[in-house]
Amino acid sequence: MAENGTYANNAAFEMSPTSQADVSPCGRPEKSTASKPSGAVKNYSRWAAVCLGLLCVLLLALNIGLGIKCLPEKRQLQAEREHLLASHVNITMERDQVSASNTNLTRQVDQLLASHVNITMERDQALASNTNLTRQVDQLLASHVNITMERDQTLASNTNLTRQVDQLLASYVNITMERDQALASNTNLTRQVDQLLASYVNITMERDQALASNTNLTRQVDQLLSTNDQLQDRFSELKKRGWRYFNSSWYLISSTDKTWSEGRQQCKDIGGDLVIINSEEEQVFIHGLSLGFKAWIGLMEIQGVWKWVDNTQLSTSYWDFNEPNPFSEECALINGYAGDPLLKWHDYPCHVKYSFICEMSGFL
Ligand SMILES: [Ca+2]
Ligand SMILES: [Ca+2]
Repeated sequence: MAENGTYANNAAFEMSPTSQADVSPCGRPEKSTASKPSGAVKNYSRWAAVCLGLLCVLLLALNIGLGIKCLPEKRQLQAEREHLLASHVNITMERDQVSASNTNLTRQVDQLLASHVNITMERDQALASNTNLTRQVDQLLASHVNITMERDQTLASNTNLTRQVDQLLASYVNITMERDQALASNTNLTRQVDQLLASYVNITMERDQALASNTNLTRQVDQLLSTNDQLQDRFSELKKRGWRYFNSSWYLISSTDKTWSEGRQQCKDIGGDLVIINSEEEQVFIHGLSLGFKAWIGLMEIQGVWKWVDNTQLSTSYWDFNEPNPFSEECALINGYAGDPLLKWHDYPCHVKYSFICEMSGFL
């Protein structure tokens, strides 16, 4: 724009001198009073030509007059013109410099415009990138929230897992204790099983022995039954012969009288001996058996000591009052008259003949 203004000023200087109609009487340019469009000039061309002719005449006269009167002023104007020309040269140089500067400025402006475009593009890219970054930040925030929630859930899950691990550890300890107890119990059971096996072996052996023993017992029972039958037969026979059974012994009072030695011999001949009275009950029984008789018993005084026929010394006795007597009476008998059965023994001379009582074991 400034460049156009510069060119306009230059045209003003190059177009000079101006037309005579625009110059003052002293040669100074004046402003045009009127400028009409070309269409109007055609309409008034005649009047303009006449006026122009008159003006030319007037101008010629004025030039002549002014040439005389305005010569000093003209010289001054020429000096001013030369000054203006010099100024014009300077201004032209300045214009060229300004033009060059303008060219540089234009290049800088172009560069700035290009830079502006680039910066705008970069700004747009930065805005787009910012938008993307904002989105990414939003996504990261959402992801952060999710991760925080997941972290909290993970922490809660971790707490639960820790509790479960603790419970599992406690359960593991209990199971280990139970396993140890089970192992100890198993060891005890194994020992018991071994003992039971050993016991089973022993019991089996004992069973076999018991079976063998049972077989033997069966045989013995058979033998005992047979023996019992024999004993029953013998008992029947003994009863028929007058024997009496009392406390596992058989007793027989003879129907004939004999000396103590003869009676003893007869007792031996039939499988027994003269009676040995071992208890009060036996004394009472023998007394009942001898009622009405005097009967020898198996008691004899040998060298001042009363002994039974089995050579045992007399300990408990049932002598009558004032018995035994010191009159060479060395054999004892039971006097079967009525009265206290525990006061029935008398000593008599052994060669006197009386009845006698034999005793025989019940299992012979
Ligand atoms: Ca006896
Ligand atoms: Ca006597």
